[in-house]
Order: sequence, then C-alpha cells, then structure tokens
Amino acid sequence: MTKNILCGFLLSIFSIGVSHAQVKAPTPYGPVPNENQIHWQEMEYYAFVHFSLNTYTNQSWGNGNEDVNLFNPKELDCRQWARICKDAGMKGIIITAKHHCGFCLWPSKYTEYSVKNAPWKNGKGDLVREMADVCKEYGLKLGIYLSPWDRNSPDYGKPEYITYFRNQLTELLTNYGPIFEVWFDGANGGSGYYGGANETRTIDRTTYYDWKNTYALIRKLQPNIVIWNDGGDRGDLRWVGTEEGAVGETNWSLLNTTGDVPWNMLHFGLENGNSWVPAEVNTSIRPEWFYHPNEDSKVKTVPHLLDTYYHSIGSNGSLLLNFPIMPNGLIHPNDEKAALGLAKAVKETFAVNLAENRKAEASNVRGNTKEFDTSKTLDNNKDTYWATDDDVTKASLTIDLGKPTLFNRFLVQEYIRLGQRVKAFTVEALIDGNWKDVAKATTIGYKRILRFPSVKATKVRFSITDSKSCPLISNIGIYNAPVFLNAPSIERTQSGEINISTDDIGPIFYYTFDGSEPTTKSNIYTTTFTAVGKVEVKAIAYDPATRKSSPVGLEKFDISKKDWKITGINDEKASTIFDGNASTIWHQRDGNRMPIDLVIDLGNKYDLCGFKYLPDQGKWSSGIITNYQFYISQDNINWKLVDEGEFSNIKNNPVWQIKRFVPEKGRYIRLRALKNTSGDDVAGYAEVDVITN
Ligand code: FUL
Repeated sequence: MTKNILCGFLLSIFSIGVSHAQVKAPTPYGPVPNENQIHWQEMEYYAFVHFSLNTYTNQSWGNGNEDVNLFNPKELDCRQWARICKDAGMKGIIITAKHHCGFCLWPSKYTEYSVKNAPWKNGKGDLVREMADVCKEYGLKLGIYLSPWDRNSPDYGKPEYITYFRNQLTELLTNYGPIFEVWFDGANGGSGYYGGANETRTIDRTTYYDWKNTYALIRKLQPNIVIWNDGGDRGDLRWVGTEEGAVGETNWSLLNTTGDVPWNMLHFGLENGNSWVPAEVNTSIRPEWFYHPNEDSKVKTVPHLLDTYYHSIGSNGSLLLNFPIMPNGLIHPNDEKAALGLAKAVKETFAVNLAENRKAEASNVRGNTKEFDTSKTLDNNKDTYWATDDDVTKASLTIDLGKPTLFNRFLVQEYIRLGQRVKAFTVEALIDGNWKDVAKATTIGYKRILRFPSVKATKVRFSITDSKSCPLISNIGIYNAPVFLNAPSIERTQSGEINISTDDIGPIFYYTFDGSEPTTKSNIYTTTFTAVGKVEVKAIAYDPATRKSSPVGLEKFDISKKDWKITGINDEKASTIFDGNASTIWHQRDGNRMPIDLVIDLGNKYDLCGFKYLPDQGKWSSGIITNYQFYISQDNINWKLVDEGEFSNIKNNPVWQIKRFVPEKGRYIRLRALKNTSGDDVAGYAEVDVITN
C-alpha cells in the first residue's frame, strides 16, 4: 500500500519534470499498482498446468496416501507444453509444484513424498527444473502453485508445518531462477491421510500460515514476484470468486487490506478499496483441473474460450487458462487445438485497429496542450494518455473514421499507473448523420473490450459519464470481429424431448443422433423431437449469410427418465431435478437434518454403474453437497452402499460430478448428502442422473 502510493508519487513527480511548463500532470488518485503488478497486468494471458498423482487416480483432490509409484509419465515433454503456450500467445506457465495431496513435482529435501521416490526417471527427475529450463528456452515466465493445504504431511495443522511450508517455498524460490507469480490455493484443511492419522484437521486460515512473515520471505527471495492468495491475507492479486472464467462486469482493481472479502466483492472489486489488488481469472480449458479421459469431448470450444477472453482480459483481468496434463505427460491434442484456435480468433479479431491514427476531438483536453491530447489514445503507446483538466469528470472523445466503416468491438484502456478512475461510459456511432447508442458499461481499468452487433458508422463517440477524478485514457481501439458461432446446447426433457438452442440470433441447426458428425446435409432442426433411451446427439449451428458453422455441440443421454419418481416427498417442484434443465433447482430442507436422503424410483430395473450430480448453478448458491453416500435397492427396502466419498472442488467449480462404481442391479437409488459447503442442513440439486452399463 505505502509502496503503491510512494510509487505513484514518484511517477507524478517524474511526469511533472517532463511536462509542458504550464500544465501540471495529473496526480495519482487512490491506490495505484506497484511495478510488479504493472508487469504482471501487461502479461494478460498465461497458463496453468495441473499435473500430479491425481492425473493417475482420476481424482480432483488426492487424499495424501496415493502411491508415488503411480507417477511415471512415459512421454513427458515440457517442450510440448511450452510450445503450445507460446503459440497460444501466453506469456508464462504456472505449475502445480504441490497440490493438496502433498506430492512434490520437485525432489524436495523435506519430504519423501515426491518425484525422488517415483519410478519416473528412476527418481532422478525434477519437473520444476524441466519447466524452468523450457520456460527460459521459449521466453516464458515461470510461476509456482504451492498448496498450503497438505493432506500428506503428518504435521499439517501443527506449528511445525509452517516451517516445512516455508522450507519448501525457499527451495522453489531459490533454485529455479526468476518466478513471476506464486499461487496459494484457498482450499484449506479437512479430512486427509496426514502421515497415517487419517483424520479431519481444521485450521484458522486467517492466522495459521502467518502470511505476513511468509510474504516477507517470498519478497526477499523474489523481489519481482506477485503473490496470489485466496487464503486469508491479501496478496498482490485476487481470485474472482468463481472458476467459471469470468470477473464481474464492473471490476475495480481495489480491495481493502483488512476485513472480510465476500465472494461478490472478489468478483467486482471494491470501488473505494484502500489497496490495489487486481483480478486474475483462473479457469480450465476443460470442466475440471486435472485430466479425466471422459472430458476429452468436453474441451471448451473456441467461441466459449473467446467469451472467457472478453470476461477476463476484456474486463480488466488477466486470464490464467489451465491445461490438464495426461498420464503420459502431454497436453491432449483437443486442448491444443482449442488453445490455438482461440489465439487465431483473437488475432483475427484485433488485426486491424480502425481507429489507429485517425483524427479525434475531445470535449476537454488538459491545459489544452498536445501532451495530453486525444492523439495519445490512438498512437499505440501505452505510456501516453489523453487527460482532462482536474475538475472535469465527464468528457467525450469523438473519432472520425473517415468513411462509413463496419465495426462491432470497442477497446479502451486507462492509464492505471495513476489509479483506476472511470465509473461509467458509453459508446455511440454516427450513422447517416444520427448518433446511435451502441454500448455502455461501468469500469474500464487496464483494459475493457465491449462487444455489440455490427454497425456501419463514420464517427464513434466515447463518453465518460462518471469518473472518480479526471479520466486518463491511454488507448482506444475499434475493430470489426469476424463471426464465431457458439456450439448449440442440447437438452432433453424428462419425457425425452430434445431441445437445441444457442444465444446467437438466427442460425439454422443441423443434428445427428447416430454418433456421426453433423454437416449441413444432416437433419435440420425445426422443433423439438423425441429421442428416448441411450442416445448421443450432436448438433451444429450454421449461419447462411456468412456460411459459417459452429463447433459441434454434443450430449450423451443415458436411460429415459420418463418413469422416474422421487419417493417419500410431496413437492411438485422436486421433479425439476431430472427435467434436463440445469437452471431449475430444487432444495431439500423442510426441517431435514443432515444426512439428507434423496430416493428416486427409476421405474424399471437397470444395471447401474455410476451416477451424476449437478449442483445449483446460481452464483454462490446454497445446498452444494460435498460428502455423499450412494445406495441402490431392488425393492426400496434392502439397500446396498455402492459408493461414498467427496465432491472435492465442487464449491469453486460446481460442474457435473461424475462417480462410477462396481455395477449393481437396482430400481431405486438413494443419494445421501452427508455435508454441504455451508455446513447447514440443505441439499440442493440442479440435476441428478445415472450411468448404466
Ligand atoms: C482450486 C483447487 O482446489 C483445484 O483443485 C485447482 O487447483 C484450482 C486451481 O484451485 O481451488
């Protein structure tokens, strides 16, 4: 904080030094970023790789007792990772050096639970070293994910663990060259192996790690680092409260140094926060963080990733996109294709800035001087900016495009070295002599990109309608992005009706349900159709005007749910949990105490081998089950427990939870909720499904 202010102060003195004698340069307003935060923000886009014993056990979180002998990536090639990241336009890679299971990807001196006891390279391997080397070779920066929660360590929960944790940090921050970011996951405490104790250990995340001294150590070892921490003490960067890949539409790079940070505050920042803590949007290229073979067909499509791009980099955040590594040690080709597809789409979208070097006029220019005039927003120079006089907080800038020009994207950047200021702005287009509103938004920050339907206009007017202090705008871009159609979403109702839809306006849908790839020669979708039982529906959206097709949307449906009934509950709404619609939720409470049982009569006997649970998809919702048991019965009297466990990362990433078990015949299923994320007695469901043999 103090450093931030001092930094801004020195900067303003410097600017005064070089400015025109009569014009005072603007002074910082509120908290400002420090140099490390500026460098980090300018990276914009970098990768996560998740790789650990979980890769071999198909888990999301390991318990800490997984066998080190499982770790043996036969074709491991960190160059492949680096090449993909580089080609994808990323600037760095953060590796899961230690995930919650405690297994270390480097031969730490302080534990036996590491690569040094794995068969990989006969225990001589060091994955962090390999990463450091390839990052150097490819001109990428290296970041470290070190889980504070360690389900393997016998000392976790005791003061000794802090020494262990700091020793490991010291190894990582000393032996592998410059580290740009360190990532402390917020998942803290719970059940685990803990050296054989097999118990539940809880810690107070605000005090246990003594972050103040841990931070001092980090900054001493790596003075240029940024610290990401969601576990109790404000670092240099903040989590955005969700792993779905989006920060709030309003996004202040500010928070308070102390006090509670509820999830919605993480999402939107805090307008009057006293500290600069910008947003990092972390999300995976697949639904989950670690590799699960069943997700090979669930890799996010290019339009999906583009949407994430606008909701992160285009919304004053950075994008940390995860690649799960396969057991053989490589990134899956589908993930590579998607990441390179995104890079191509971004390149095409922002290839030509239609505003560059055009003439622009502003309603106010600071001191009426060249130094702060409108050309500074169109000169491709991040260090110059258009500024208004100190007392002006509403101002507009009009760009003359010279001739009627088609565009659908507006990009704007504030000169954040002197603080984030703009609270609201609009974009208008001059079409046939009339001004038309095309977009409006709230905050800008480092970078904001607005999307709107294409317009053909001769001039563009950007108006700041509210600002904390005189606005400082360093860059403006106007672009005409090509169309990228979204993959259609496919849903099936309880009675078996298939609905195909998309957010795009007007495309035609083509579909198949025999597993083949849909083309414009496949069935045309005009209205819902019925497809009961096990079927795989694939669909594309096609825009006849541009002759472009979307990526393929794919849904695999299991047995028909036509005859399903929830037993013992008299609530009409309950059946929404198998209506095929993820946005209809049912909460089971009514005085029930945990455990809460959900019993479904499937209507017929089936050979069951798994179940699926989708929690409430609303943001920060209640009733998310974390620990469960699953039973099967033939007669609703005698029950067999077929599976139990945890939905590990369900709170932060509420995606479909898929559990498989040894096949068992039955007509009735019972999902027993043992615990939820909020520690109360509510079980909530968006959807429940089964997997049959
Ligand atoms: C979460 C973790 O619990 C996940 O496993 C993953 O590492 C993600 C990046 O952070 O909170």
